[in-house]
Amino acid sequence: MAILPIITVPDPLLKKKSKPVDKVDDKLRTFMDDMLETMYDAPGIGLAAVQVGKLWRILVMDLAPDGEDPDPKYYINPEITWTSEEMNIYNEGCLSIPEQYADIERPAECKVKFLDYNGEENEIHVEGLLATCIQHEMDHLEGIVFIDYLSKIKRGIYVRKVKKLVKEKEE
Ligand code: GNR
Ligand code: NI
Repeated sequence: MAILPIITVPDPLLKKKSKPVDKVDDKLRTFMDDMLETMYDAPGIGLAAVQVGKLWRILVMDLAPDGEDPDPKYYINPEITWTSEEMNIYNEGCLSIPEQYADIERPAECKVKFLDYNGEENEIHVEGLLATCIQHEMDHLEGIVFIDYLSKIKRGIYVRKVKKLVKEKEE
């Protein structure tokens, strides 16, 4: 297992669309386990492959509360097949926009079709934080981050803060 570096805004890779995975094999499973370890180390509740520099349609997530057993989830080539009319607002964060948060409105529930860790097709109906998190991660696969929903002025402020933070950590 390995902890991979997480890229941050304004890295141009975060704006790119990720490509579907064509084979779920042991090599890919090793990479997904590295993603999961990177996410736990950060710590975060979700991670898209692009955040560790690979433009592949892969997400990992674990929403188990602190102190409880881990509950790792892997979503390969995920597609949203349905979203609810009802919306939800959640104060979102992103490992690629460290220490910054904003209220983002998204459909409260959705259905997601994906391949699992074994390459088997699945479809799930999700709500609550899981629905928010999956949609946040799916946005990464399209080159979108949560600050793209804010005004240009606010987005600029967030990017400037992240640049400063990253620079301070390098020193
Ligand atoms: O760790 C994370 N927390 C979070 C909180 C609210 C909504 C979405 C997220 S995902 C984020 C990790 C991340 O950046 N995933 O892309
Ligand atoms: Ni994110």
